[in-house]
Amino acid sequence: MIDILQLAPLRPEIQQQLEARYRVHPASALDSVADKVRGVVTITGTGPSAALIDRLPKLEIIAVASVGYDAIDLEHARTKGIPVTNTPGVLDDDVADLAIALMINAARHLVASDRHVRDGKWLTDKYPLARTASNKRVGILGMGRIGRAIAKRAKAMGNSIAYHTRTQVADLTYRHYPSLVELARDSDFLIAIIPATPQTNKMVNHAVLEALGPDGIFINVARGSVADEDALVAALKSGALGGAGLDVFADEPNVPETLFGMNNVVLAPHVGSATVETRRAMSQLVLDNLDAHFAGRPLLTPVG
Ligand code: NAP
Ligand code: 8YV
Repeated sequence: MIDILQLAPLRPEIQQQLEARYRVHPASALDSVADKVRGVVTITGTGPSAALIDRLPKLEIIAVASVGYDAIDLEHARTKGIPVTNTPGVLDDDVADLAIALMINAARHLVASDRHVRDGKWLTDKYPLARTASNKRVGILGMGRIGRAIAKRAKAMGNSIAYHTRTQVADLTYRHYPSLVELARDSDFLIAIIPATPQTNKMVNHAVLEALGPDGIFINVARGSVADEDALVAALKSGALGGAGLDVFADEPNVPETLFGMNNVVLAPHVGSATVETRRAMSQLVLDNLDAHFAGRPLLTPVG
């Protein structure tokens, strides 16, 4: 049987199949199995680092149960000829749904309204007016698989769509902005859905948030690192930014506590793809990639 080091669990039904086909070891068994491991199963944020890759002399494949692979030392894996697979496509709809849910909730203060009712405050006070989420201008930072799914939904709400990427997308008629600050200036909502890379680090900075402005709302379903979190908190605190809907943070699971008391901010614990259906599809893709590799077939979703 082939030895697999598992750094993150799969859905139980797929986990069973994994264990039926492979000898699966937890991270705690690393010392005793390092010399035998031929595959690693992981998720974003968990590695393997270059150091761990170097501890596995027989490693042939790293199968990541996420579309983002920012915590994996891809370059190091590449130099050693170790392919990496991820889970593109199968989570687009769920992540796009969450982006739109955060957009509507941040604009309409649904979470704070719910709290208003539960706390019995409706008996004495009307909830203040919120803001419209339809027929506005939605700017999208990133127009890949998930960006397109977000655009489709936002458009169906009557919003105009524009986006910023390094390269204009040929088959789309949405307006492309070469400048992120200019996109933010012309948007009511700015939604980030780009990978975490050295180039995207803190891309949503003070200047971008200032351009989005006191009536603007920032949504982040990408990675915490793509926004300057200190600048974001400061802009929300001062009123320079109108609101935010955040699924991802700079130092998860730690979230700046200043955000907890803000009615115009909606927070989620990195749950963009966190449904039974999508996590099953992601797990299946991990297993299918492993099976393909060890059967000598082409990988289904190799990175790069
Ligand atoms: P994708 O199809 O590869 O699209 C990435 C987009 O980002 C492309 O439009 C790309 O355009 C743009 N981009 C990359 N680098 C850029 C830069 N420096 N400046 C401007 N635009 C840049 O990826 P996807 O499947 O849509 O996923 C995007 C990311 O979402 C993932 O990497 C992951 O981090 C995040 N995500 C989060 C969750 C969650 O649970 N919240 C779930 C899934 C994914 P150009 O190359 O032309 O610039
Ligand atoms: C997951 C993600 O929540 O795919 C990604 O890049 O961020 C999310 O789908 C995360 O990878 C944990 O499984």
